[in-house]
Amino acid sequence: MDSLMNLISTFDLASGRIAGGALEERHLSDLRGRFVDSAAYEQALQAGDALVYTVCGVERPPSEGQLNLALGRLFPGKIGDEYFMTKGHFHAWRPAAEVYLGLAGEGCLLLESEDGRAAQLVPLRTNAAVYVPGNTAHRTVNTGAVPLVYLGVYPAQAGHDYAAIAERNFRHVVVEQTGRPVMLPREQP
Ligand code: M6P
Ligand code: ZN
Repeated sequence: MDSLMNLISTFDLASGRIAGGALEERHLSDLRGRFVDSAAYEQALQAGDALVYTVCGVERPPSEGQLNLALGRLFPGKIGDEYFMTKGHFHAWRPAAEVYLGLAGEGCLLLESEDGRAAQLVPLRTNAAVYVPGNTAHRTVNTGAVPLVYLGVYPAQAGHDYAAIAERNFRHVVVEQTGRPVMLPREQP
């Protein structure tokens, strides 16, 4: 059995770090092509390449039955009316599900089926878990005024497929309308 040190992961919500994990930063420039209002995106980028989110992971060898942890810390902000969000991904191993545990802040998960037709906006709240089924694209959105912090738990064999999303993008966007988050189709009829 693993040593106690390898069985317990201590995390710090303020820094977004899990002890022993590497902290990755994703800036505005890493999200090119994701936001619907490209003029607002370019304008924001000119003002500075803001830090949008961090991910700190504890990964295990990708063998059957193993689980990975990833602590996400997504800052508040908007590009036009669209909230700051993660890149979003499918799992390379499509049937792999994931559990998100809300630890701080206010936000939601945008879920889409592979063909993009079925979509759901699921609140991600502190002290609540969201189950992300397999074969589902998932993106986290910060709809509040403070950092949204959450822990993702997923099979070590899942892998991240960003290419499928880069190619087809999410078919829905999460924007503020009259002070509240709403999910709309990306292409307006
Ligand atoms: C969660 C997990 C991670 C993921 C991170 C950021 O913590 O799902 O696996 O990397 O969110 O999301 P993304 O990889 O889409 O940028
Ligand atoms: Zn995932």
